[in-house]
Amino acid sequence: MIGILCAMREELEPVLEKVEVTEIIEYARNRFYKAKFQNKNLILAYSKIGKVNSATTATIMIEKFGAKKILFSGVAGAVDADLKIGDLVIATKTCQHDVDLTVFGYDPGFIPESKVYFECDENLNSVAKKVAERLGIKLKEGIIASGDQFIHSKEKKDWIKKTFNAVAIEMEGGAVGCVTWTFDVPFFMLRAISDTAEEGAGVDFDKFLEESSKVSAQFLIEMLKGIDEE
Ligand code: 3QA
Repeated sequence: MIGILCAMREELEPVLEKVEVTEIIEYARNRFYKAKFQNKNLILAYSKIGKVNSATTATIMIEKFGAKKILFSGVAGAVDADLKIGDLVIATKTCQHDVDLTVFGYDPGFIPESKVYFECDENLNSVAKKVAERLGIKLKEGIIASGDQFIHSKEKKDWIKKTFNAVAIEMEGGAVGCVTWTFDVPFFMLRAISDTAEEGAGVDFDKFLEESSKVSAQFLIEMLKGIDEE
């Protein structure tokens, strides 16, 4: 069983269009789609925005539906100057930029008995890089930082860049990374840029959410062809 997770309806819809949905299950105030893609069993859902929702949905996919890997598809704000709207980025690691226990001497993002960075699966990342190469698509790789905030300030973005060495920001990856690390489940994080996370990001986001969601979804579908269920 492969888990495919998004945060927003707009991110999931273009994925659902490309798979054969066999069953819809209402559970925990959410809707889970069982589906088939080229004989592979999938469980799909959008969690709603943010770290708590995405952690809950990832946990349900693993514990209730038996997901053996979690693939996330969606949009993100650009941090790296290289990244333009519509560009694709995959995470090497994810982290939580809004975790702050620094007064106790801990690094930003660190929680005792946990860690700052959650590694993404190298095999899945290499599948992504092969697909990008085959299709001639530019694919950036780097740290993706998450927090329960929509970032729309250059100052805040620069702080996240400097503190976590992040290339993109969003609101779920750090949480899903933590859950998949907890359960030892391979994790893949794919995002297409929807905005620059600076002043005016809200306007760009509204304008490009749908388009960038499709870019990410299409790439994920290409990747699925080369991924097995176990
Ligand atoms: C936030 C969405 C959340 O799931 C994180 C989009 C793109 N640009 C970002 C930025 N800062 C943080 N995260 C992001 N997603 C937007 S919700 C808007 C309200 O929707 C990634 C992301 N700059 C209203 C209903 O349409």
